[in-house]
Amino acid sequence: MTSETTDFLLIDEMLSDEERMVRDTVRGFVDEKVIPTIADDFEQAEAPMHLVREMGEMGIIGATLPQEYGCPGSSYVVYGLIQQELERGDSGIRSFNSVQSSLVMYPICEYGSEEQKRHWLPGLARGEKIGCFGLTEADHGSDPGGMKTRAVKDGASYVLNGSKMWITNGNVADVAVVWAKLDGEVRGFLVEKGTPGFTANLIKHKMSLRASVTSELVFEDCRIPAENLLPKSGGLRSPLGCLDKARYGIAWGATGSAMACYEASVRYAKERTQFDKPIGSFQLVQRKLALMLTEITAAQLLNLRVGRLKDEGKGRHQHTSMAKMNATSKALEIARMARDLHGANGISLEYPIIRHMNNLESVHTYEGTYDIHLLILGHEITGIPAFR
Ligand code: TGC
Ligand code: FAD
Repeated sequence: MTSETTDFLLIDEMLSDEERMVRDTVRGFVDEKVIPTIADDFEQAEAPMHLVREMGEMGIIGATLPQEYGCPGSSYVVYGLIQQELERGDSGIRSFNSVQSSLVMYPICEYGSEEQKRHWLPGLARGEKIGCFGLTEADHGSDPGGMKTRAVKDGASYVLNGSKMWITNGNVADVAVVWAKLDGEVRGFLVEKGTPGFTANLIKHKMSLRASVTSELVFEDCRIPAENLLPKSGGLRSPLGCLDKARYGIAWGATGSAMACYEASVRYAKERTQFDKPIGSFQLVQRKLALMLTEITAAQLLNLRVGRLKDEGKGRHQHTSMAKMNATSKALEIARMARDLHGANGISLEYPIIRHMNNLESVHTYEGTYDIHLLILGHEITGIPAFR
């Protein structure tokens, strides 16, 4: 048997017809619209924003959110499969989708007023509007509770001061979900593009996620209407609740990235000859491929189980941490093995490997670093928080 595909344990049989159909549709979209041009986008540091409307038309934005607000109302497993297939193309396109879906639409849906939901969700789902999520600050990444950004109530307005760093979609966003302290409590605010006192500065010189927009957001006496507060937000648990959804999608996404590296490696191992033989005939090369397929299969099963638990209402954020930590670290190891297996070609954008490998360095860090997720699990196991 040869296994160029990544469904070694027939996981397809564990999916419903609808789940397979969405997965195959997104796979076709990525093969046709993302993969042919993504290396150039990465090289030019251009995010393929023209694909956003198409994602909206396909009904793959805000996948788990309710149909009454123009969203697809799909399951968490469907959402995971969408992220897996998008990141098989590139982490940047998955980043766009997971920020828009889980970090912008979810908080509006979960913590927003009825008016905010009706105003924003349908346009965000169609890809006509774009959002970003500002939690991290230059001096507060793993420890967002230490944030310095402040909101002060002033008559019928809130006035925001502070800044956010490393914000995906920042420069292209119509609306920013911004987390700031109001009377000492973390609350969510909607800040619209063009509001006086709000600027977004593009972060350049990235060697990772080059096909994604990353920005600094600055708020200088930025006055927003009082009705732009997310009324049901309150405490750090509000942004962390959004992160749970996005981290879950990232676990699937990183697995998609690993699948792309593995598939390219199997092809390369069969085609590339050295010492008059395909390199795939050497035991050390076979070892790499066997390790890759084993870790991909384990991640697929873990992701699927966490998704099913979420769909049954039994998912816990500690489950998500395990899946995110496992998938991102294994995907990075797989990408590095694939890079090695491709020899010098492994550093060229002619092959997808170095792009995935560099992207995965960010994916390993954002939405909670590998070590932060280890500590979340350590807390779960011992009952003792070791963050500080
Ligand atoms: P701690 O005291 O542990 O928790 C504060 C409150 O939050 C609750 N909680 C959660 N609730 C829902 N979901 C979760 N995942 C939760 N984790 C914790 C917790 O129960 C508590 O509730 P309550 O009611 O008792 O107040 O908070 P801490 O300050 O000790 O920090 C804990 C820590 C380190 C785990 C947390 O702050 C953390 O997760 N840090 C990592 C930060 C992070 O992930 N940032 C991501 C920024 S967004 C991003 O990266 C987007 S990239 C997107 C892309 O392009 O794809
Ligand atoms: P730090 O927190 O300074 O961590 C540095 C090192 O210290 C890490 O190895 C970490 O594990 C370790 N460390 C920290 N605390 C502890 C501890 N208690 N115990 C042990 N080790 C510890 N943020 C947003 O809000 N919105 C976005 O859209 C967004 N998009 C991003 C896009 C990209 C491309 C990148 C790279 C980042 C993005 N981020 C975003 C920020 C991201 O969430 C943070 O980078 C991440 O949370 C880590 O924070 P930090 O970079 O400040 O690292």
